Amino acid sequence: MSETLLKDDILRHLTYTLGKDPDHAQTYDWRMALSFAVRDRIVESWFAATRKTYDADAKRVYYLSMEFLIGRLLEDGIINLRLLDEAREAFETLGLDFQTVVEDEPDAALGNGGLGRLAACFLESLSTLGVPAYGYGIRYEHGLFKQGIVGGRQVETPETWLSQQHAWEFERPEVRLPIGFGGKVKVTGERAVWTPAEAVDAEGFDTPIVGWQGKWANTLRLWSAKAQEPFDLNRFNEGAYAAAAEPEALARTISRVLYPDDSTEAGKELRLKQEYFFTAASLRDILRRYDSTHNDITQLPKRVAIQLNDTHPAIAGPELVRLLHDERGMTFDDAVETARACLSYTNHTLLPEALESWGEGLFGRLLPRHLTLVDRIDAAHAKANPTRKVAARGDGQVKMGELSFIMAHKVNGVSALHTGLMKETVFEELHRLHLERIVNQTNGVTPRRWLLSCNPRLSGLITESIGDAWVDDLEQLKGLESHIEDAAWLDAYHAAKQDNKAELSNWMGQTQGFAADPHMMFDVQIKRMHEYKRQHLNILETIALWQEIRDNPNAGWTPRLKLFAGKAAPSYYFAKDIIRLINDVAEIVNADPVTSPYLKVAFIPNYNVSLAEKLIPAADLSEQISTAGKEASGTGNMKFALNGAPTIGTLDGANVEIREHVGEENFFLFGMTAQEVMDRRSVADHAAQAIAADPRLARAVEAVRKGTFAPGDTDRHAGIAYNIAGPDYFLVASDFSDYWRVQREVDSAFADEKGWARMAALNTARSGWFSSDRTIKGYVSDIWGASSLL
Ligand code: GPQ
Repeated sequence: MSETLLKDDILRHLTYTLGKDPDHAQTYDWRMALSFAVRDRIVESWFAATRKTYDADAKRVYYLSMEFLIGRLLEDGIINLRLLDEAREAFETLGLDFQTVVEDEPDAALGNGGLGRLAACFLESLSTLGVPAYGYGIRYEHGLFKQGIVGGRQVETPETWLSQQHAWEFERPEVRLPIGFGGKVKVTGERAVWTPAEAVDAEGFDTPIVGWQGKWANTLRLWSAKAQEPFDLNRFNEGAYAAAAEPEALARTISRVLYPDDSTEAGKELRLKQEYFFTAASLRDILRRYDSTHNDITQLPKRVAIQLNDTHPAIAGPELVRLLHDERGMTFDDAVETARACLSYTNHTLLPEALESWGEGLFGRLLPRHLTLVDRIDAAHAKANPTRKVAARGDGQVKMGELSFIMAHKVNGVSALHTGLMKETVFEELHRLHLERIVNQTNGVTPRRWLLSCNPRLSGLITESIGDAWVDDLEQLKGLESHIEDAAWLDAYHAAKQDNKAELSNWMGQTQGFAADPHMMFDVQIKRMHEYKRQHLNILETIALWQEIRDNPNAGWTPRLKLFAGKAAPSYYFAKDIIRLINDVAEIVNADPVTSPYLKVAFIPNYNVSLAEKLIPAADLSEQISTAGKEASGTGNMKFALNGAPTIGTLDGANVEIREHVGEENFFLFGMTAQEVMDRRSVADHAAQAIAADPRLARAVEAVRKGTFAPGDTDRHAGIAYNIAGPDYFLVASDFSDYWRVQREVDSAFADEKGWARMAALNTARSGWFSSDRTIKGYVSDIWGASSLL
């Protein structure tokens, strides 16, 4: 197959798979034909990888995640198989625009933000490294909602990635597992038989994920909920058409939509059903695969490592105990020990509102046997660790963080700072009982997507300078440092950034209504809208800057474009208010002829993976300004640094490690430390004090309060102003003055074009450590005990 020409395969698929005559084929048809031609080549290494894994009887890694934010897969596949030149050529000879075809693919937005994107980077790195692995999740019919901006406000519409066939998945009708809910438990001795009251089928859909150079491919298996009896013929014949379709509709509800919450607990019955649905299906699939070549279940941990991505699959603990104990006859203690040896858990946040817990009423109704097992697990843990106060059960709740901790042999945080805080705060007590359990694995990003593919100009220059071994050995970027003192090289580095900016500017001109001047500094904050991420600190500084430029337009201001993008959870009203403020400020500021040469503001709607791939290569400055102690890691921060945008940021999450790597002189640090944040909160009127001490801040807050940016509706933004001046839990006011000060340092640094280019290039050269390949190697050795088969 791979002996044939890509172009011939495209035409063959167009004809025989899609049934289209080339003369009548649309962009969609060409995109599908190309996708199938690429997919054929991936399937080959996919089969080979599976065979090798069976032959070696290798340990497999199972990554259980409620979210996989994979984005587009076509360009990724083409890049990893090194087919870019051949594909471009094929389309040229066919007289078609390659980029149009690639951009026709909808994003698979099966995730909210960092947590889901991390899972996607991990799958790609696992394949690049040749570690046998499966991702397990939910095949949501509707991914994360589409965001429109109407009158400055966010409006949500459903996302419909499956309205067209997904080119990359293989339906597995033979993999159909019944998943039950509710019902009765019959206890005999210490074991029990659970008879659920209702059940749905989980049907598997497989997507191969190919690694760099196509040497290996792993599987992403996503579960879709199907009714066991899809259709009530009797009711239909009685004329009750809607009622006849009801069982199917109800079953399908489970995999219908991705919860749009990010870092907040969704206390919904449907959410718990989703969690159990995909976790139970995955565990049964894992055991079935193990059984097919093994007959001693006690050896399971030698062949199976299961990673829980946050607490969403935490029910895996009791479910695995149930399978081993109730269904396979292991003693309870052995079942717990075996399960624990397989399981490990990643924590992604310390925000209390994000720590999942379920009322025992709901939990017991849906999962009666599991509730009893959680109690037993908890009691056994208490017996073995008599000093403990914390537990997975208490106050009528099942606490998923504690449950995950107790059932895991390793628990990890996602940056050094975050892991340290885990030990000191949420898991303090459990950590003291199990000193070896918590480990750190600082996040990373795949350099294939986040440099090679999204930034061809920069990656071309890098390869010209140091060869292409950096693509799967990112620390080789260090080799760029010796080029930085070469003026011609630095010019080329700078030119790549300028060209990326010009390209983005053109795109903005075509799609956003205005093309920003590429000579401005592109100052970018793109991420979910959240108070702790403090987009309101950024917009407040924008307002203060606008006021100051108006006062003194000839003070030699460094021209800036403030770019924002990000979605707010539909029920997170404060975050939506911030979106509206940003858009309202943009309208006033962009229309101001006095400040326009120096300041522009843009909010780009519908932030997603593909938009990030456009924006990051064109960014000059990366805004990572969360309240210290709140951002577990961040991964966008790594992508910006890698693509040559220095950070303005707090000592939070992985910012700390980025600063250590790139050097403090190449990082714009401001704000309070995590400890100072905690101390500052105990000052009763911290916001009022900060405002009184900084007239610039006072004026900006006052402008927001009195409706300067909402002519005719002057109360519109008062809520934000009162929040900043009052409770200000995230300490916007207290960090403002320092943020302003450092932003002016950024201004002067950027005005020195050579100096800035140097700083940007050093960010690229020193960000190699932030490859997800490095992260995965850490998990492999410290947590999974798996190995590479390459
Ligand atoms: N994160 Cl708990 C999410 O994206 N969603 C969530 O629900 C939770 C965490 C993020 C976290 O905020 C970032 O700091 C991390 O970099 C990211 O997870 C991956 O670890």
